[in-house]
Amino acid sequence: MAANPTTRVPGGAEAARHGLDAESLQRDVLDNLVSLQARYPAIATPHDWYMALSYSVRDRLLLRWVDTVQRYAAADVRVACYLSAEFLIGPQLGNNLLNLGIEAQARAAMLALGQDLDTVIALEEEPGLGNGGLGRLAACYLDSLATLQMPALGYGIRYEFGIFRQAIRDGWQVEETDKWLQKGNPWEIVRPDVAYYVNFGGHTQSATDAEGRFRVRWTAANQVKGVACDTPVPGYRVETCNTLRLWKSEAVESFDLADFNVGDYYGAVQEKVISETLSKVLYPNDEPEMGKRLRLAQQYFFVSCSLQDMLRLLELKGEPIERFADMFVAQLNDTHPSIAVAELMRLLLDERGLQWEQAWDITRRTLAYTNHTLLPEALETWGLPLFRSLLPRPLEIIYEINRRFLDEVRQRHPGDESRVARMSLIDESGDRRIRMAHLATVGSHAVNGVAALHSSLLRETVLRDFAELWPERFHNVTNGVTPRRFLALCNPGLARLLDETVGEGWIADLTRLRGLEAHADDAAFQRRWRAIKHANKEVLAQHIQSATGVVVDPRALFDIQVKRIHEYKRQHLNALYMVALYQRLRREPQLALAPRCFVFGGKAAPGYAMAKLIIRLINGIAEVVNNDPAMEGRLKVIFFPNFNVKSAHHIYPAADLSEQISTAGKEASGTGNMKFMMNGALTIGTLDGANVEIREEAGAENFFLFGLRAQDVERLQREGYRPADHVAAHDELREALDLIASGHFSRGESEVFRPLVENLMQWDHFLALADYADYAACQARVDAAWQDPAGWTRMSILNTARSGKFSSDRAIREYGDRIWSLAPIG
Ligand code: Z15
Repeated sequence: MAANPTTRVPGGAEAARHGLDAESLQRDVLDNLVSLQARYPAIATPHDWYMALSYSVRDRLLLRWVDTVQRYAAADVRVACYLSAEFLIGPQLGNNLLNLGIEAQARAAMLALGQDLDTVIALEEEPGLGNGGLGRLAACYLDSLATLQMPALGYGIRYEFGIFRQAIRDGWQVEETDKWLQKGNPWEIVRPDVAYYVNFGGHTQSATDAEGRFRVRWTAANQVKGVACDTPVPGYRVETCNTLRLWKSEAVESFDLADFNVGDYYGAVQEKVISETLSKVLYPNDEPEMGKRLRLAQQYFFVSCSLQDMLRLLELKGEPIERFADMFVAQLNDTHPSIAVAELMRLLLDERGLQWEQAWDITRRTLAYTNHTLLPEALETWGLPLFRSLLPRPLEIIYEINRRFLDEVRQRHPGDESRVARMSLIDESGDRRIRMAHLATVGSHAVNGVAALHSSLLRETVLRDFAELWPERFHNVTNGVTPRRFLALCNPGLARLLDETVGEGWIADLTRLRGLEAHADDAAFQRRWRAIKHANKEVLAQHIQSATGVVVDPRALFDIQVKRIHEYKRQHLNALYMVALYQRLRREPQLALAPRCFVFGGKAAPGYAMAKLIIRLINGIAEVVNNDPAMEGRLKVIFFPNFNVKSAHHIYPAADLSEQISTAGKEASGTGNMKFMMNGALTIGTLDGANVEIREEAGAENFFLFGLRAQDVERLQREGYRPADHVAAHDELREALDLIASGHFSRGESEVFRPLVENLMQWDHFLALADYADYAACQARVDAAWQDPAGWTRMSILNTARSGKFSSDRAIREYGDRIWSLAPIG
């Protein structure tokens, strides 16, 4: 944890008044142990201590939390609502201690109680309410919003089961249920009084109301109740404590009773089961292509609850409906919440009786949309029959939005019916489907991509026609990550050195790390830098050994690729290179190659066979390489199971080399790349996503660049790519593929990897083979650079020093300025 936090918090009498001193903490932990866990110290389990300490920390947040909520309700300020189907917040205790500045006090208190703080912190179950980058981004943004003291709320779903736990059996991924709530969640406050009803199914009727106005009534077949579950989000060393409000679904009692009264007891129970299924489980797909009814129901459920909640807060603020967009802005995290366009219209039209034009003006001024992918297979669409059966009234509204929108297009481009078809909210080319990215774009005042390259490609490809129609709506906000969790919390050794070198201000102003540049060539400073990295590698080596049984040498180059497993991210390109290295070392045992430890981590979507096969391949290579005495001290391959926020804390600080090798134009941004950079890893990467900006900031000489550019990729695929040509032209590549196909890495069973090898030879959709030669050449440059420790350390220091841009504080300031017109209130 950050060095010497005692200097950053009120000391003495003032600390005691806030209850932030060690003595009062110790007292409360003991009290809570008895009053909440019903245990006394002699029989308390480690988990009891975790709960008792967490409740004590939560108590210390409550005052700020209540104050913050009150301030927002009273003030004439706009509140940013971040709508996201995922919030991958990670373990809370360590982070809350850091942000409150009471880590040292907690350590002392626990020590006095005979407990080790780090052991207690390590017991926390991970709240895995997200898949990967998109969900973690939302969590980083909440941390920055609170730290910058901006009025904000996160809205999402309180999944009972988060992302599955990944086990590895015989080299294959096996999914296990994530029972994160089993032992209770001390951070959550359930608010049964903050609840809303959400309609599903049924039919609509239009009628004229008492004042003679046309109104639509939606008679639902089923209603679900959403109950608010709040988690505090304290800013770093500030009074602000924002809220993450997640909705859990419950059955509506009156519906049950109605059925019960007519004697249909089992029918009533059945309804209840369906309602309670809604927020049960997170869909484990990082870039979806499923079209499941329950998933659409989840999206509508949390969006409707959130918008109803915002309308209620408006009332609490004493503001009229006309002021809604002045008081709230809702950021749509990808298309998952894009049904908000239709739902806000419905609430304003049907429930508040507004006219279309006024409702539309409010809706558009309220909503803003962030796009996170260009992959056509990941762009969300919903088939009309499914949509109609679940959401008949929102569908009518979408039709009307589309009718008015296409009129506008026709007026601008008379006779251009192919443009109309391209832009329509409904794709009429096959079975008719609603295009959620179009709905989000039409219903928002701002649309943004998540890295400079991605935003340009968005304007030029997927949303080209829209950018032509409304150029002023399009923005870029390059992603960022929180330096609190991903540097101060996870890398305490380095944090101490940074405090000492540039002062403690870096944690809330990451650009101050520039002050490290002056020390990049200082031999004594370099020695300390290396010692910290080495210690972090020893810690990771311990975790690797307990997770896999494999012993790795911390002196080796730690070459790490952790992220979801996807063909476009090209873990298989990395694997091909490992096989080639293994072959080289078998042939030439004396080869002067730096000892390397390749580390992989990441989950595959349970239905994504090729991604699962890539995991099997990495484990197959690991089994062979790690058991070959000739590879001892030269090569190790690790697949670290169940990569999540918790294990990430040990992984980023221990990396020498960060693998960011996606096919150019496919990775929208990447955020792991930023976490590695902050922790002093060098990047080997393509010109893709935020890598482009990472290289700009670090300097080209401090970045290992390889591979085709986005335009090359596009041209090659347009003109006809022939993967076999690359195999024929490259002996090492052919031999690697042959060895994989031979069964060498699958215990002699040559069929296991056939689908993977054949897919590469025939299609290779993500150009792994086209980029192989350049990747291998670049890896040789990495090897040479590693042989010069002073040169490598200099580059490592400069990467950390120049990572300031990638703080989520910078990103959130940009959202505040450019998209939300929202200022911090102190
Ligand atoms: C997801 O994690 C991302 C995009 C998606 O469309 C979905 Cl469904 C999930 C990722 C991008 O792949 C990654 O490049 C980006 O850094 C991240 O979102 C946050 O913007």
